[in-house]
Amino acid sequence: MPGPPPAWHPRVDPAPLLPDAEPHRVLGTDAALQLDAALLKRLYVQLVRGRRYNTQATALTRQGRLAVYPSSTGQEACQVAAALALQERDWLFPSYRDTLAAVARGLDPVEALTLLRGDWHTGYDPRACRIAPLCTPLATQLPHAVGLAHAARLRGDDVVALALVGDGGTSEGDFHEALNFAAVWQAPVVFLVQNNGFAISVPLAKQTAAPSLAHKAVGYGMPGRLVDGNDAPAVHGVLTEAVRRAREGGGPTLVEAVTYRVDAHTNADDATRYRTADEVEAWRAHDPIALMERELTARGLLTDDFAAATRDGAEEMAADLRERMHQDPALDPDDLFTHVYAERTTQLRQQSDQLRAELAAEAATDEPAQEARP
Ligand SMILES: Cc1ncc(C[n+]2csc(CCOP(=O)(O)OP(=O)(O)O)c2C)c(N)n1
Ligand SMILES: [Mg+2]
Repeated sequence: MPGPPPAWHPRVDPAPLLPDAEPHRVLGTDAALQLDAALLKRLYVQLVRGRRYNTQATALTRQGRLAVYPSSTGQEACQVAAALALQERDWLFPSYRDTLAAVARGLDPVEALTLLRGDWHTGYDPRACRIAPLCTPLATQLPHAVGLAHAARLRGDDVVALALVGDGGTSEGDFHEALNFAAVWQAPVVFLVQNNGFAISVPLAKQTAAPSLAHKAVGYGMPGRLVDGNDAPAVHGVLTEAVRRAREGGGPTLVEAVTYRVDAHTNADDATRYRTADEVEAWRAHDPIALMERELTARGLLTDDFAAATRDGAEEMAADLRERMHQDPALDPDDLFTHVYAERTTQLRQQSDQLRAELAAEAATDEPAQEARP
């Protein structure tokens, strides 16, 4: 008996979509010998700078200069590789944990922290630097990236979008919708999942039953790639290839980088409540900077001068960040109502008038008290 007519037209998979069983690694393998020395050194400088940025920003939370900081210590290789895999004309779509990727892409370190400081909207002009606002609602940056990439393609612009998301973010509806649209439209977009083991206190095993997060790509019809997220040249290589493929019309790729969040979720979290010190120590032994130092040393590239210049450069960046973050910005409270709508609604106008009146009343009562001071 003949089978039923096909109700759909399955696409023939031109390339294997399934990820490899083991994460792709370069450092410590023969492939590392082929790596360009200049690229290795560039990655290393950015990793050291990134680690210093993370410790400085965390210190600023303790000094009351930052409301909150989600550190990416341990994940610097993903952050740096994401920034370096893109061309200037491309777009980066970061989450709240990806300030470092934005800085490695060239964003002013202070502007990158503005949102987390709570003093002004995004802090930078996304169009000028081609970095979308840091996104706190999980995975919402993904459909934005797909929309931008698809629109660019329709217009004939040579633009690739790279969107970052966490392991927890892959459980969101926006993740599904973004990947589905991206594959159906063959949009020039790359998704990088930083699987750092946890969504706050929720471990990956409670997040998904998939063999790996990269496997999720297959259901959408795009290749899934699994990479060691602490191996900077490996992440850089996989992302560069995915970006090239997207640029040439080959469609989207889902990359899962296996890494670890060494610090707590943010400065407001106590990670000792849900994981052991042994686990953290085991990951410290696979530190992205230490892995690179081993490679640079083996190739005779980590000279004293280069190491000192790298350290000094990072310290200079941290000192500048510290100094500028300790300056109180001049804020206009009315900015609360700016950039919400092109034209203010009646409610916003009323609220703005009310705030102005309250501030004026406060200033009037404060003034005599101030004059009375010696
Ligand atoms: C839509 C939405 N739901 C819940 C939250 C609260 N939340 C903030 S961070 C987080 C965990 C996210 O984990 P993951 O995606 O793995 O990223 P990571 O923080 O590990 O980088 C949650 C649930 C949120 N920000 N947005
Ligand atoms: Mg996570």
